[in-house]
Amino acid sequence: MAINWYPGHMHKTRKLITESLNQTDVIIEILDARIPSSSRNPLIEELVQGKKRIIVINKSDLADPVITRKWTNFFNTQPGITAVSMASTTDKNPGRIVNMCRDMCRNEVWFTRRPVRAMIAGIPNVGKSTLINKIVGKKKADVSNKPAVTKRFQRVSISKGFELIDTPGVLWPKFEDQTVGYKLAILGSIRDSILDMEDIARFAYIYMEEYYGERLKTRFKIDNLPVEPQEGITLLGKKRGFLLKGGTIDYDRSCRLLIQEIRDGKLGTVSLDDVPGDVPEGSNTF
Ligand SMILES: Nc1nc2c(ncn2[C@@H]2O[C@H](COP(=O)(O)OP(=O)(O)OP(=O)(O)O)[C@@H](O)[C@H]2O)c(=O)[nH]1
Ligand SMILES: [Mg+2]
Repeated sequence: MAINWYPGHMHKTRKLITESLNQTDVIIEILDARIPSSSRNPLIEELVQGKKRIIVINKSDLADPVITRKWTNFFNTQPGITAVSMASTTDKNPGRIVNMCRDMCRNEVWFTRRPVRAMIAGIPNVGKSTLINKIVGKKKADVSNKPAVTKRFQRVSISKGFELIDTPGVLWPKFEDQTVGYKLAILGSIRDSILDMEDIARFAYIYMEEYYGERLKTRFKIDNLPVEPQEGITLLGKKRGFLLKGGTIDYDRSCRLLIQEIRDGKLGTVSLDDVPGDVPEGSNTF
């Protein structure tokens, strides 16, 4: 099943981002460290060309640190981009993002006259509002572990010298590469209710069995992991005792379990996007 999710408010957000660009000095694009390529919105990429830019590779606590480091280096070699990785929920020094933005604008004629204005943008559920709250030091923006929580632009004044705008998450109308859609779905950037969870779980199982098979085996105490996804997912449910009346395994619940375990980091840190130019490691190790 083809995945696409581009509700009206995303189209509106895109227009609002465009309109706000001339009042924005720095764009802070937030990516999900587990999918730094798939969580990159080509629409945002297109809009912000020529702007001062920071890429925050967020949720680094949930991704493989070696791969995240490679991604950070990769983005830092791109012209006009400064990239950092962080875990917004626990970060001890969010002020460094403010300093980075201010440093980028230090030579502007207006620098001493008005605050630096930064806009936080990105796809749904990557932690935009979480980062804002961390920087402000209190809960100003709504945060929740589901996509499309932020519905409007919200300006937050951080200090005399710095202002931030939170924006709703935006996707784009069509995923050229359907694996991008699957990865976004697995990690919670697409509303679950529009998804065929069995289909998503099948993709997730095939990926996990190939790259992180040992993790599945250890967590679910399985000796021989089936290659066939339906058989594998059923086994996970069986291990958890997801029985229906009559003794069959609740397959639907087993699918949701696998996806939730990946989202919550229960299967350890995972990185689903290969770094350009890198040889996929296919690591089956911890
Ligand atoms: N583990 C982990 N979770 C995070 C991190 N940053 C954010 N989260 C969680 O991710 C979920 C989404 O965070 P939000 O800040 O609401 O994301 P958003 O990008 O503002 O989402 P929308 O407003 O829906 O576009 C929440 O449950 C956060 O607690 C992080 O660095 N690590
Ligand atoms: Mg938000």
